[in-house]
Amino acid sequence: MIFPKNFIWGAATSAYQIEGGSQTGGKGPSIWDAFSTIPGKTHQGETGAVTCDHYHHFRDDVALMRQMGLSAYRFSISWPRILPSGRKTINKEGIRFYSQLIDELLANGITPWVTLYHWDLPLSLQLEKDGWLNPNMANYFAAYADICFEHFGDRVKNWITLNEAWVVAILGHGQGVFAPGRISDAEPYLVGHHLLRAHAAAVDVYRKKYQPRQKGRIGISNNCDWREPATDSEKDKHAAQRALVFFLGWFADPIYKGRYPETMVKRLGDRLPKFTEEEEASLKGSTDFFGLNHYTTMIAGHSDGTEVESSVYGNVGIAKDQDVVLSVDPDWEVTTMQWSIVPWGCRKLLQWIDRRYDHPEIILTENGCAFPDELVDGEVHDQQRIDFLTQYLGECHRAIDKGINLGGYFVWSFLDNFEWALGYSRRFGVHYVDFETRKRTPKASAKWYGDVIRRNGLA
Ligand code: PNW
Repeated sequence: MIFPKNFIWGAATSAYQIEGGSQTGGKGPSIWDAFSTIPGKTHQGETGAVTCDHYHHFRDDVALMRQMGLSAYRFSISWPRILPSGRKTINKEGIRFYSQLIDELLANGITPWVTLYHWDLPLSLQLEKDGWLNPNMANYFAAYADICFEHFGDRVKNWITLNEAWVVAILGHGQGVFAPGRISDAEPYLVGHHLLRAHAAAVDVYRKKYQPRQKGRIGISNNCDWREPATDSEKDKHAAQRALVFFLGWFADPIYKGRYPETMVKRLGDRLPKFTEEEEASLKGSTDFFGLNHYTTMIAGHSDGTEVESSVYGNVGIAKDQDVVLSVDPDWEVTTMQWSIVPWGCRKLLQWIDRRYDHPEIILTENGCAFPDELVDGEVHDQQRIDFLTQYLGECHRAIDKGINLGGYFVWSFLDNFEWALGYSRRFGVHYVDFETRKRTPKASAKWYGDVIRRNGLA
């Protein structure tokens, strides 16, 4: 399978999931530092306090990336490592850490893709300001982003404002399974609103102050699963569309069209806030690429609103707002996270995005799978992961053949890591990490992925 010559081959991580050093180098606490220490919130009380200790091993990790032949690496900046209390005072050691990481990547021919917010909000902004419930967060986030553009933008040319606003809204403020652990059927829409405004504010700073001179690009990464209609009936087809709109349209419509989807406006009434004309204008067109995190597929059917939310991470949204009932085909194989493996769902979603948003450049900023990979004789034989990646990349290739503008692919994750509420119980990624010794061992899939990259480099 040969991909377009300039296709971006990457792997991704996030700060809280791999860095460790949670109280090192002047870093302030984040809502995940606090949340993960509350009994019952994470698997066996595990936290990201040390995790892969990437903070101290980043040079070794970049060497592994180089061995694999990665052309790009997506990581996130920890806001409280830059601003320990969220605002004002800058932590110079934090700046130095990311600066060194960026230099190390560039020296090894790897392009940095930097996420500004991957869920580790400075704790003080939560305690003092109510976090994403506060409309002023847009200003705090823009001020933090400004500092990042100023210090790193000479070398970083690919920015992602927010990772998965849906997760922050639904899992963090709807179901309460992620930090800050709030449970509500109204807060998710308020939080989503403020996240969108924050995204637009950061993009505005970049475009006005930095982009003309730094010449990088900026976008956002949203997550979405595919929703396949349960039957050919009009009711089920509409239900599947509604499910996609409540998942991805919620965030992508304001960014591409300047407004929320009509069906959300109608169904949510007063629970869906309204944008001012000025906000609509600043949102519309506020992304240079369509960042997509995609993992799985579910079947969507019409329901009369009596269904309850259920699934590992609750990837349903607020079901009663959608009148959708979700299920899976029992014949589908699943990963350790119980997410179904449905490669064609990835292609269908790419086609859906292509059509709805008028042929944007799409970057798959996350795709991957969890399996209980074990170390045998010093090697990790993760054939299931190789099969998964073969099939999903195969569908990406088919999508490109059909004219979809897919520009890059980032495996989640570069390293096994702290999987939020699931702790370390599930193994991810292309490098096995022993969480006692922090030793890294490449998995068979890492070698396989490297071969794919090299073959494509020769195209
Ligand atoms: C994403 N859902 O999380 C995140 O960006 C990563 O940090 C995470 O490790 C990875 O996917 C695997 O979970 C998600 O419920 C969490 O639909 C939950 C959902 C989707 C993505």
